[in-house]
Amino acid sequence: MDKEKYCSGCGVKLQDENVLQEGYTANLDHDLCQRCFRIKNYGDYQVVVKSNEEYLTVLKSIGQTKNLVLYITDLLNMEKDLTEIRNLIPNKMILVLNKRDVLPKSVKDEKLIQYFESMDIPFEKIVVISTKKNQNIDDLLKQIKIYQTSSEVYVVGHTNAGKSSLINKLLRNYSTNTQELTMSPLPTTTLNTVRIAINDYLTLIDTPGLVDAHSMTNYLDPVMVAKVCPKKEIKPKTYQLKPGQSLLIDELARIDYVEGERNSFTVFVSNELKVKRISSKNNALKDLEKRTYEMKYEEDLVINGLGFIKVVNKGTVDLYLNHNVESFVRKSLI
Ligand SMILES: Nc1nc2c(ncn2[C@@H]2O[C@H](COP(=O)(O)OP(=O)(O)OP(=O)(O)O)[C@@H](O)[C@H]2O)c(=O)[nH]1
Ligand SMILES: [Mg+2]
Repeated sequence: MDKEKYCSGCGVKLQDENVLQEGYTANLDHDLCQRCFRIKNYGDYQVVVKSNEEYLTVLKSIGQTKNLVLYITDLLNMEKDLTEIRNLIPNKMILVLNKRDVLPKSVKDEKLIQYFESMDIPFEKIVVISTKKNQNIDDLLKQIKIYQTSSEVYVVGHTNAGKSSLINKLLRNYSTNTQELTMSPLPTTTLNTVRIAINDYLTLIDTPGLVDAHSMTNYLDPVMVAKVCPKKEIKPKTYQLKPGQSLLIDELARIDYVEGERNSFTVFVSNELKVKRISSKNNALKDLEKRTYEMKYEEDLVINGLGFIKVVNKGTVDLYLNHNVESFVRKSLI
């Protein structure tokens, strides 16, 4: 019987029998499945739906090892609860805050690190990086060397955090291995664990991400997904609002300032999205689901997959949003 072969881009088991199923390739001599081939060569993204059960099994099996884990999170779209993954696996863990390039340069890395340190979650270390801009990747490698317990290091996190991108960057910077993982702006690009040898002392193990069913990106067409994902440093837009005034974020969200003193709202979303101030009497986007928040001093209203709005003073805010998309309030990141 033939040896089983796995796609070098996403880890799926290759097969040449059913075009409609995962892992199809016309020729089993190829290293990539058809989906990865299309993503890499034509930017032709295809969404695959995955259940989180499989990922939880992957995480549990990581927990059976003593290996170091890199937990990657996206600074603009970080999850509400960083303890969820942390609590599932007891391994030594480095928190890697990725996509630093999309936050304003004026924000100090040290301030971001302090924000996460104050959560008191047991991480060996917190590192801020930008895979895209190749920032602090050397420092991350240094920290990996300090905390690794064997040559194997796992890379986990939510889907789209940039896990495969980071491994590709480490490969390019420090390795002669020419393998390249598949990356894409859509969720669930990596389908299975993939082992990548950087050198004799370090093998990174990529994993599919934990899927966020409540991210806005799941409910947008690919063109809009591309608009919502910032490609450049975000230019925050600040509005001084009084009750009775509202903000529209493109066609995606509406924020009404309902009650409180004069207040400052700073919107951190992709520069490609239009933000508009209107009177609350205008009914635009009011067909979306309404949620009411009592904001306290210096808090962010976070919209999963879109970004966040920093509100300085306390006040009542109504948010209108697709009913599938998660929103929550946290202490201001910036
Ligand atoms: N701006 C910016 N974008 C990044 C950075 N790192 C990754 N990305 C983008 O984030 C998206 C997701 O990257 P992937 O590497 O596919 O993410 P992943 O965590 O492997 O995702 P799954 O395999 O779906 O779990 C891609 O569009 C990347 O180009 C970064 O440092 N800055
Ligand atoms: Mg991936």
